[in-house]
Amino acid sequence: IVIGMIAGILVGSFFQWLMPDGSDLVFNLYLFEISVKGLFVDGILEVIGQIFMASLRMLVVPLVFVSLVCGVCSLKDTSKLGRIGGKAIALYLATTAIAISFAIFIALIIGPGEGVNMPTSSSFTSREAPSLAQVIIQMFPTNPFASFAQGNMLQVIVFALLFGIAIALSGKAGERVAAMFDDLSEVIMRLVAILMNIAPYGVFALLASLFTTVSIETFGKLIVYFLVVLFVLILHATITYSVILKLLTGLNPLIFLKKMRDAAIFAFSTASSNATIPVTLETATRKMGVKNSIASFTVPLGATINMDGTAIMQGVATVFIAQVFSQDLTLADYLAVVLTATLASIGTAGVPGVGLIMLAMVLEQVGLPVEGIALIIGVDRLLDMTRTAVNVTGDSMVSIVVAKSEQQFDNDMYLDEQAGHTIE
Ligand code: DAS
Repeated sequence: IVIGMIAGILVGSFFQWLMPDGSDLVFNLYLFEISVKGLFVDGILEVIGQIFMASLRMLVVPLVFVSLVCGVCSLKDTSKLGRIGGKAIALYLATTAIAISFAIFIALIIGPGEGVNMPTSSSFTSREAPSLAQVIIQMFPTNPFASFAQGNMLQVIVFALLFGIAIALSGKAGERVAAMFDDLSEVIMRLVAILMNIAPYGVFALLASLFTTVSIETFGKLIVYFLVVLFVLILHATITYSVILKLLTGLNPLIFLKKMRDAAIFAFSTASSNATIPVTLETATRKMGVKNSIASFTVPLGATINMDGTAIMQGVATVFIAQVFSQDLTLADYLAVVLTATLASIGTAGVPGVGLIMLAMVLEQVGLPVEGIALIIGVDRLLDMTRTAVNVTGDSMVSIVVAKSEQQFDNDMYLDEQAGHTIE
């Protein structure tokens, strides 16, 4: 997968060098023409990349539903659910608040927006921030099949929890249904393993296709903003998560970071926490030693409500846009930014680009011009990919902390370098 990622970036950059700013290279052969862009970039690479993305997303709803039902059934007393949910949500919100506070602090020191006078052209429509009450009400599905069809993950999670509890309370009938779900879970995880086999090609195609359009000059004026976000993302994923993991579980964080590699590359390539759920789940349960009864709940939940990487981008972007428009924000404004970004991350699914949409809510909250987003949209795709990798890393870290605190953690598997590599 690493080779697929590197090859994709190199091939994409080569196409970018060969055909700068959207030009094309056409070979006139005797009977017909070959357009490099049409055949390779918009053709082969785009098709393979999109098929790969679709195959990942195809698995998400059935995998989350089946794993979560199995997870709930395996919890002998379902009263544990409240405790596990409470711990996970508290940790998710805490790490997100730490992430954005850290981002604002670093951005205020470095001042990425100082002296950047970029014309703002396109207007950016912002969405109303859903109130917390709305977010909670909308979590309960009126029609589970509609939730499945729309991929509304919070509703799928709620329905799976209720369904799992009902199975656990249904005696013999429940045992038969639970056994069926266990078998279903095995089959679906086998599907994930098959998908991992084609991953290198999918990752290659996604990145090659993307890097044909990433032009270096857009980074010019935004390089400081881009590097500040990248710097805080890397610090958060390596230092903050390592310190929390060490403090709360005593585990060696280097093993955690090493075992996160494949899931992080998936998240980077797809820029979607949701699409990466199958891989994050497989990583947590088959490499990290988190029991399915925990991971099946904390991983999908985290993919939806936990977006530390996104909060980091929003923190830096708010400071950057305030500086570009020379609007000084007060401490109260920054506290409002922290709160809005943390709450906004609860209601949005982990799909490409949501961070930018949520940023509009955050900017509105502090009276900053929403069209400031047009300044940073050019480099957002690359940052989206990187922050999604941080998002899923946070989901896995919290899953380990919760599992360890519930004695639902296999320490030997965590220490075993080869765990999860052999598809049995
Ligand atoms: N791409 C989002 C995710 O999947 C993050 C973002 O848009 O900021 O987590």
